[in-house]
Amino acid sequence: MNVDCTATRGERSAEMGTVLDAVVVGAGFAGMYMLHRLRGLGLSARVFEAGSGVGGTWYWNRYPGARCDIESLQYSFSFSEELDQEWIWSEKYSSQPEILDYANHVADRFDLRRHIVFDTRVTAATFDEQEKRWRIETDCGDKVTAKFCIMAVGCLSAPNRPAFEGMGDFRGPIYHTGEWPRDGVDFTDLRVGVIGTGSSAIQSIPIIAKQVSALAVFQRTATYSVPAWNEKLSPEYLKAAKADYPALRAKARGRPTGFYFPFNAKPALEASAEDREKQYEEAWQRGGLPFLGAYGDLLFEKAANDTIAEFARRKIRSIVRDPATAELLCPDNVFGCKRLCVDTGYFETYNLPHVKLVDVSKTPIERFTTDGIAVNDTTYELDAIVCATGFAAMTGSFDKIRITGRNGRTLSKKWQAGPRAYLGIASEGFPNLFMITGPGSPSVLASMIQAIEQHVDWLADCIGHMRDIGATTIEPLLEDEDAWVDHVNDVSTVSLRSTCSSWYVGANIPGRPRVFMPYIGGFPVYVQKCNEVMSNGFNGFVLEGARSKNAAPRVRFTERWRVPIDIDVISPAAVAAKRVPVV
Ligand code: N01
Repeated sequence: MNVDCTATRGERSAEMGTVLDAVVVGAGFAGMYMLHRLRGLGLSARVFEAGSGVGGTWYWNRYPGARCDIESLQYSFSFSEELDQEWIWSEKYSSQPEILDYANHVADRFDLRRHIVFDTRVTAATFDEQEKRWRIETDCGDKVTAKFCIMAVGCLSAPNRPAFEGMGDFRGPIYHTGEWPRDGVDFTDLRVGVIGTGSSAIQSIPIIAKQVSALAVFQRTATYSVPAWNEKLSPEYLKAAKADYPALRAKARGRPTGFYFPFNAKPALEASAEDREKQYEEAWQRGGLPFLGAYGDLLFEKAANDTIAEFARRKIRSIVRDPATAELLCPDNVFGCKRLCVDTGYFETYNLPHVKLVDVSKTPIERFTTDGIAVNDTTYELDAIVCATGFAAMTGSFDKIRITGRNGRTLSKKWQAGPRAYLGIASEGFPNLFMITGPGSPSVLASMIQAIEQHVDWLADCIGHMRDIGATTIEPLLEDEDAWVDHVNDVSTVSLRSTCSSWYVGANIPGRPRVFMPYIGGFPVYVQKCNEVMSNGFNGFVLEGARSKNAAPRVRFTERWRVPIDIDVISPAAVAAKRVPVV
């Protein structure tokens, strides 16, 4: 046993030799829904979760101001009409505590907790080629085996902690937004430094600024952000929205993003400057991620993108009173290239006299000192530091587990030059190892919960089919996996998104291979591909040990993902031209 688990797990002793149908790693939204489906199939399953509760991202990211940036009515499970009807979201974009309450409600409502072992991190998963089973080990000494090992580890779960020189010297506390203390932090009257200006920083800075006596924000890259215009949801609004909830859910599934919002497919470059201004202003007033849906060509044509980027810069200049600070806050990269941020009062915060923006783009943070942070011969004196420095995206959580497949090959070795997975679901050489929203699937480019549900439903049908036909293992064929990885790369090049140093390409962390990791071809296009693979008897996969190889897969759960693709811009012609917009 590597860690003292008695403090958190009480007297419960490590599980030795338990034989399960499936082990799921992680009890976030993906792990919970997977567990629900596995139990529904009558399979034995165990979830191991490093945290003390369910919720994953929403368990760990408790920083002030954390909330979703997709409307809660859509950023929620859609598999149960009863759940949709009974749960009441209080705000358009719900806060982290409310989303965590929802996760806990789901765990209780579907009786999931008794199959979840908390405070326990999976450290190794090894495929036993003789037994055709996975041997799973945890940091609490558990050793269990399972036919299926399902990684529900999240895309943004492994915090990126840059190793700043002198970190150990700093006298005060250092926090990371992605691992925020459970009991919160009181910054009242303290001098605080925030490193980073991504989504986590942009949400937390306005709230932290209200508590502190001085705030220094260390900015390496300026960020575009659109106002959320968050609001309370009235009972009348909820009633009207829920009157036809299934229709809203179905419309969302037909969208490239997996969530529904007004979208204008027309090209920006065909509009007059006056019309564009009007369109951008209206979209700005609606706010949030749908701002990028103002025109259809914004992520494909640099000249079109320049028009929205300039509009956003003008907004910053109109909000921030000090011209020098405003200029520093104006990004010069492609609009929406990095994940677009959605804020409440972010730029306005820089009008407060005790808030200072420190440019670390040309002269990086030199070191932490006992008293603060040194940049370019100046020490900013601080009582606490917040690292809003993001995550080792998409693959970081896989790196933390020693995953060994056939012939002793590890996943980290196979993924050395970038992740390789067929449909972002499974990787050749690792039979019966599945990943939910893995690299090569729409994942972070779609509404995460819809992306999760689609994967889980597909996996549940796959596992159910394997049981129906008596198959022992399923594994992608190398040539199909290679072709998919090539396709993912190929499609990414048509989007301006592939052009900047974002976490989408692993560029936020020095030394990581530069590969565009999520699938940018659009959620429904991807779903169609997954459905075809299933209908064709799991095309591109090899199934071993089956009694009845030709039996058609029984569709239990995936049916609801067969929806018409509903907007012009992702018509087959648009797909062929690779013009598939994704927010
Ligand atoms: O992380 P980020 P995040 N010195 O990687 C900077 C989702 N999310 O946690 O851009 C100085 O975006 C780094 O600078 P640069 C969402 O998908 C959603 O904010 O690399 N600075 C950047 O400014 C999001 O995209 C919500 O030059 C350093 C920042 O740290 C994703 O999670 C809320 C540095 C990191 O930004 C990640 O967001 C929060 C260094 N050495 C998160 N290293 C919602 O609204 C890094 N930085 C739902």
